[in-house]
Amino acid sequence: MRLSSQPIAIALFTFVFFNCTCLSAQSPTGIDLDANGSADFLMVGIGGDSALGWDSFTAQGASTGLPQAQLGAVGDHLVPANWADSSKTLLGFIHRSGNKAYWNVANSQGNVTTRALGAGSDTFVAGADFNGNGVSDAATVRKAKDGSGKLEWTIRYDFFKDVDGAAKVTKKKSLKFGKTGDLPFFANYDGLRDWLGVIRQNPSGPGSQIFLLNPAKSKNRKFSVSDYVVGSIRPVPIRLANGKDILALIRKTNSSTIIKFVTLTGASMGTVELAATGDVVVGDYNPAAAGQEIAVSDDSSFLVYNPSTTEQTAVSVPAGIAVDDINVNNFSSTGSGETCDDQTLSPNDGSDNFLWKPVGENSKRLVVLLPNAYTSYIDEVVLRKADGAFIEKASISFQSLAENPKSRTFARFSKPGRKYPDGLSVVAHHKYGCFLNWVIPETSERQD
Ligand SMILES: [Ca+2]
Ligand SMILES: [Ca+2]
Ligand SMILES: [Ca+2]
Repeated sequence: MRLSSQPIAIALFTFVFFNCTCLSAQSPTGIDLDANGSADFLMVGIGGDSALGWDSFTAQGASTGLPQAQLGAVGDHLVPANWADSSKTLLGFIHRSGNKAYWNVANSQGNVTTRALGAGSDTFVAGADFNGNGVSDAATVRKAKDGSGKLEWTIRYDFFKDVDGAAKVTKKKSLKFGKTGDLPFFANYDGLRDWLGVIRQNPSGPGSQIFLLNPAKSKNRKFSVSDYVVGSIRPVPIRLANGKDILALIRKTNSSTIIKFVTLTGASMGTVELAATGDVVVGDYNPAAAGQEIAVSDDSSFLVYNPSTTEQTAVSVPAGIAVDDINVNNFSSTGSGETCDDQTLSPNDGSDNFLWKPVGENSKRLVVLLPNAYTSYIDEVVLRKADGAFIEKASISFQSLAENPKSRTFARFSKPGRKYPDGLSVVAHHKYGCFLNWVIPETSERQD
């Protein structure tokens, strides 16, 4: 996965069972273009013609060679994965044209197979192995049409298994899981297969809730984490030596990447702060250390961290956009209305818009009014410290004002503005899944 600039997306894995003669054989490696069992750093650069150039390097910095050096264009989502075979990664990308999405995978000879799958506004899940056979599956996630507000996942098992000569697979399955506004992801809960996952902000307090669904048995798991979801940064699965995943919860600062690790039952596995701010990728970059590593890029190097052994190493790799095989993405919508982008907005935006009122006339407590443009789209408003820590959730009400017939969103808090720390953020959750953010430099002063 990558966390910087627009549209390219999330990461991968698979496993080795200690004592089991399991039939399935997911690879725990990650991106492995030379199929040697050690993850490669797959880097993408943008050419002058907007075409994407790909290159791949070992942890020693040697090029591994690729079947296709140029594939896809700016704006496509990159989906390299073990599409045909559990031991070898094939390059791929998703291109949006109108309201259709086209998945493209280059086989071992570099020949590209293109298949339409999903609508332009869907979230696309690539690199997961929901049936545990070692071959990556493709899935789309969208709002269910039944009005329930649930998300509908459609899994196309082994969608490109045939591109290197195997028989075509057409098996698919649809599951309702999660609700609108949740961030979908996937993770291997049981060492057998990837499960569907969603994360959402805790509706009644700090932290987030994580839900998991076994696609084979429709069995649910749920746990809470004290961290909150940051914008569109999804949890990233990291495979342990036992074949099960833990999750990396990632937060970026201006100078570092802070990663908290939790098991799929919510137990903490520690936190690390890496002094790099670029793309985040996952794979078995260091086979000598058990399980997968997580790597953060910084110019022309990666800081590689193993959450099991806490070993940290640096690897030099030519600059580019780093990609792995854990990819959950959607295309930004331009008017279709079902998705939105995170935004930081000015608190000083004129009348009828944002207002920070430290002392409300009646309540004598903090009241925040949100811009009219967002009325009916906001479902939660919270205050967060500059470092993201949760402070308080607002009680929301709507009010029609005489001079303003459209009702406004009022977010009411328990104390006067001056009682809250300077530099905090007002964070509003938009129904379509993004977050709107206003930074308040001096909480005792009115911002209008
Ligand atoms: Ca390799
Ligand atoms: Ca599969
Ligand atoms: Ca390793």
